[in-house]
Amino acid sequence: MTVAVEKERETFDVVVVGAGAAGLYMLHKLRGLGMRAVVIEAGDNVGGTWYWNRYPGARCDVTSVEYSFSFDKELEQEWNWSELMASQPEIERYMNHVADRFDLRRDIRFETRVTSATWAEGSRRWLVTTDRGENLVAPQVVMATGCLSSPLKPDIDGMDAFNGTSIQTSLWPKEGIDLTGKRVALIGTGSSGVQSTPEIAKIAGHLTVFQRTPTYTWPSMNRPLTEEDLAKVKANYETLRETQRKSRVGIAGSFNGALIEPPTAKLLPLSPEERQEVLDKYGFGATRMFADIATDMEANILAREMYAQVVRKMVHDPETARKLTPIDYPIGCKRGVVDQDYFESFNRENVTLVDLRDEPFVAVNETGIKTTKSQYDFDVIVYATGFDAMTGALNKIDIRGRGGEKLKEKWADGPRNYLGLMATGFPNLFTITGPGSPSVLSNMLVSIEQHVDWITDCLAFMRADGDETIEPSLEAEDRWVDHVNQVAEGTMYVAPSCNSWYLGANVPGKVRQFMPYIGGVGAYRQKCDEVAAKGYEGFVLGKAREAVGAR
Ligand code: NA7
Repeated sequence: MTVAVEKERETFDVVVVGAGAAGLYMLHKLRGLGMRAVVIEAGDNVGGTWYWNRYPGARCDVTSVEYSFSFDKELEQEWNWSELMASQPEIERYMNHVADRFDLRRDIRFETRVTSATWAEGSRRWLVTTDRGENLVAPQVVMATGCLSSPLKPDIDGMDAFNGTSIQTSLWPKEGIDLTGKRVALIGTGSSGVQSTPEIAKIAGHLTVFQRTPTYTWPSMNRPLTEEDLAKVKANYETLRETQRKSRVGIAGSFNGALIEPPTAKLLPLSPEERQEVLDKYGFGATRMFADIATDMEANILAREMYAQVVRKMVHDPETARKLTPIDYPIGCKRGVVDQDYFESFNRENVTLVDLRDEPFVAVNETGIKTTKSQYDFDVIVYATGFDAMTGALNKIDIRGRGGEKLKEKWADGPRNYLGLMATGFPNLFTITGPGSPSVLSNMLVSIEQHVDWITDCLAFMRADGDETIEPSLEAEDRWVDHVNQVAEGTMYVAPSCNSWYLGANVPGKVRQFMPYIGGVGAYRQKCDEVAAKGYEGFVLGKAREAVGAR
């Protein structure tokens, strides 16, 4: 444990919180402006999500060549991705390479957590404190804290009583853990559980997967990348980046490795024979190929039946197949998972599925897990139980804006901000890929670069214009929040039967609100650019901030 000893105040131009992709690029750009910046990072190295989530099978669901920085042409040319969909170790190596190549480490303080950020009205500065007793003073703060960075551990009775090893996928130890021949429990079947299942199954003596909700998961198209593949991409990076920036989700579709633009064909008009034909040809892929699946519940139900058919084909035991089939929530409500051999794993002798709907947990005990039907004994329990998404990491920091208002309280009924970038009452506090921006509905690297570039331009503008503060007007904030909600209406994301982390539904007591912006990466970028071009329309700059005080 870090012992906090109160230290002298240190002044900076900008304090950046987090040294994942967002914090790294932000630091690089701030240096470009000649600003003195410091990055505070809880981990002992860079990489953010790709530093923490080192569970077996962790892999990005966006193609590697697209999930990469575009800001430096030489970086693009010198880095060689080995697989179509990069694994955690490779992305972590990439983030380390970026940190070294741009000499970023000297301004990053590792193994340090920001505990509070308080706006001082008199000095127009933020005071940022850390768990090491640091007092950092700066006019600007950038929260590069990530969208899925506040791990959730469930509240099951007796969890501390377990005598074996308990481990969370999002806090997997750096030194690894030897699961060879072990009796392993895996709780949770979201992306982390689904990705780790096949890998753990390969080494464990026995793997028992505890499932509360079956998952829609689609087979990955992963494969090694050849020299030819890379040469082709490297020759076309400029077009690829341009396409990404204008696209719906920040993906240009290199190698057809991911969905690019929304489909236009409809499922409902197809006859049963035609549907069967598509299903036979494309398997799981057929349930993502039609536009009306996303908006028409009747089409969605048909697609679910098609999905169930493929599961029955893949999983040999009919009872296990039944349990693994999602039945009571629509396709497209939760983030689609991309897997490698998930369903196939349940055909192995050493893998068992426990359906928590049939037999809920009673408690974790000394030797394992007791459900209403059985006692299961284990050497290791793996919790793949998700995150307090989008607002979790921000709410863990005691952030106080004008008049001591707490961000957590302002957001008690759901996050409120303008463009996902800034909240009224919290001047000079920027959030990279905050709620209200495309963020988790997009290729994060594309969205991160867009936000960092926008913030950099904004700071340069303020300096040239002689502005000291910037924050959104309450009117602009209200309008944006309404717009974010309005565009999500009628989609499967907000269907009454949908309970996803996008809605905060996985966190007990968290208010139900759809947090990311679904309007599309291209349209969102255009909106942000227009706002900047109009002298930061909707924002109150410098002296004009007094008008905001009346809110
Ligand atoms: P997710 O997608 O939130 O999945 C968490 C899983 O853990 C999910 O299956 C949950 O079931 C399950 N869970 C959570 N709490 C419990 C308890 N108490 N008992 C049993 N099961 C539980 O997190 P991931 O880490 O897999 O993925 C997050 C994102 O990271 C992913 O979408 C990608 O974008 C990358 P539930 O569905 O709530 O019934």
